[in-house]
Amino acid sequence: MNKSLVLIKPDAVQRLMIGKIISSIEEKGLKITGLKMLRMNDDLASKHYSAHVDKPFFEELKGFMTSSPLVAICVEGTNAVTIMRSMMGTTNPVEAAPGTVRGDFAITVGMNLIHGSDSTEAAEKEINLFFSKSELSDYSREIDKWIS
Ligand code: ABT
Ligand code: MG
Repeated sequence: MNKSLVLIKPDAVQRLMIGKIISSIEEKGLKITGLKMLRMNDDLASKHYSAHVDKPFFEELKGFMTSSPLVAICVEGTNAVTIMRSMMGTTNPVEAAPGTVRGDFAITVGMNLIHGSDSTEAAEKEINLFFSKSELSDYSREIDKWIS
């Protein structure tokens, strides 16, 4: 069992893809334990993308991520990090496989619709950035015995 922080990015919210992405997470069998809409500010963008603050594309990335609301989701399940990364597709949508969110719906690396933590360590840090403990729900589902 592990966790991933998923972001439905501002472009996906604007393109009416909130429902589609949430449905695909549920249909896969992963469990949503936290969910909220918020507008990222510069401080949160710098913390979330701390690995990229010195990169040449950071200002553009920050501008995009703070331009409009996003939806943050805490996702749990066996191999949740790896599964979310494969459902998203590669960072550059040009190379993303058909059937993935980026492969089917995105064109450029700068607007690639969805974020998923790239490791369990990153997930822990990112979930703490977006959610307080009281905003996360610990619960079991009847259907879990049929999933993993
Ligand atoms: P995120 O889920 O947004 O972290 O994307 P991913 O992990 O697939 O890719 P990384 B390498 O973490 O990219 C972070 C964001 O920076 C954008 N980016 C990245 C560029 O605009 N130009 C680049 O050359 C690179 C390497 C893509 C990611 N977000 N968006 N939007
Ligand atoms: Mg990343």
